[in-house]
Amino acid sequence: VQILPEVSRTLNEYLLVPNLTTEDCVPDNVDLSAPIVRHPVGEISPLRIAVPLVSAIMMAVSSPRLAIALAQTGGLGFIHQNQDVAAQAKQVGAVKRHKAGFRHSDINIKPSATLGEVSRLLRAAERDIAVVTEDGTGTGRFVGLIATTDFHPQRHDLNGTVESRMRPAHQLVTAPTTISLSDANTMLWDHRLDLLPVVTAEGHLASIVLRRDYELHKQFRNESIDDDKRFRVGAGINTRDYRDRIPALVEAGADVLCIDSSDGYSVWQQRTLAYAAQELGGVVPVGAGNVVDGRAFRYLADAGAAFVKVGIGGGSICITRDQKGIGRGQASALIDVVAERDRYAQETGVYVPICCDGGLLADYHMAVALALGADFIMLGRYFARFDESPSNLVNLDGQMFKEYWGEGSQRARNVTRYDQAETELAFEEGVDGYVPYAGSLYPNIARTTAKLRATMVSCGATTLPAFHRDAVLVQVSQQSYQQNGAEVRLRTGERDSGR
Ligand code: MZP
Repeated sequence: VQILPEVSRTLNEYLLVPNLTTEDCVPDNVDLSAPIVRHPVGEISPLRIAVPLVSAIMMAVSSPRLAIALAQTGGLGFIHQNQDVAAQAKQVGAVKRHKAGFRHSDINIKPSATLGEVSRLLRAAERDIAVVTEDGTGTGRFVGLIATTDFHPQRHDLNGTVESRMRPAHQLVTAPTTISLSDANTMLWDHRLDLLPVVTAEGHLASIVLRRDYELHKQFRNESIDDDKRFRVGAGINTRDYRDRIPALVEAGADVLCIDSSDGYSVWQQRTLAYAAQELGGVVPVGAGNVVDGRAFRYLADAGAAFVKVGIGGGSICITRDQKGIGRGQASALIDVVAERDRYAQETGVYVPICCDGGLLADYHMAVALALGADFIMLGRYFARFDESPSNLVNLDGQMFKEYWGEGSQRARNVTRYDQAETELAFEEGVDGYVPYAGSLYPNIARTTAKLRATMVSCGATTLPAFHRDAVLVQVSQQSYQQNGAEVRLRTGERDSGR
């Protein structure tokens, strides 16, 4: 037996110590872009994202809608693989077909349609937005605007419940008024709204206007679009049906794949990577994982992994540590793997990015993970809380929650595990539960990235490589937790705990 000398530590056990902040070190100058796939040291990765956040390869998290919203804000979604090959390829295709930029809807909506009817049409067409006008062609004139602040056309709450939740927040322009699309867009921007239902003088819904995608790109410095204005998207694969799944996902346009497993240190992952490299000629990069130590990182890097995902047992819905006694604190795992990544880069001249996956409870844990050397971060619970995730929104005792369950839970297994004869798991490794509803992804990503920029500024870094190099971290004591927990009753507003 070998017993590692150091204690297994979590991200929660570290804080960042400020470095000197210079004149140029301001939030606007902070570049959060990150490499996704391996590249020669000193060169730029062929696949980068503007914001180092990707969505977990999970049914409750990564739908086309979430992947589009995430790409719009500079990150990357990974469409889950707990579905048959054709269904997953269709979801990848839905993201690729969504063209960046504003466009009129080709959905035919009668001007007299009610909000509920429009919502159902949007859902059926897998669209966020339709633009229709008085004559239903998308080219007529608008007759009035009423903005609502809490209208989110998410898939599952569109069949009627939207109408009851919807309330006009401000009447921006009273009917009848003619207004151009660009005026509407300006209003959305000025009033910090994502959506604007447009109603006629009779009170019928004539149109919904979405803030232009390109404005989002400007806000989030998005680079997640390749030249054809298509959003980038990733997809999960497994080590069983990869011969069918990989070609179908490549055909559907997936930009990057990732072998989805709780334990990636296996010969099966090596064979899957070899198939992608040799028989498919490496047409699409394939990441691998998950691992928690340097040996496993090197094994997958040698096998050709485009990136390596780190984390076992830390996920918010994960009970692997309780059930199997396997795992490692996420900070300790990262420190070990990052050191091996850097040794590997020195020895081979190849930089293999690291993704920190799971168990990030507060926004500042993302900063700690990046400071410890992670290139980008995969999140499940964080994204599951938003409108754009595919799970149901439920009201529990007056509080709104979204459903969220692990891929190792019986619930995930019950949803057509097409390639497995048995439906009962010998034991579960994930739980099925709820996470507090947090509204739309857009303002949340904006807030999280603002915090990341502010942290990096305090640490004197304007790029992630500089942050890796210069960050100073300290372990916190048990007493610090107690001090952090001191209760202060708020006079106004709510405390943003970053959770
Ligand atoms: P979190 O962001 O919710 O803390 O963790 C998400 C991560 O947990 C996923 O990316 C995946 O690695 C892991 N996961 C997913 N399902 C399970 C499970 O059922 C799990 N045990 O651990």
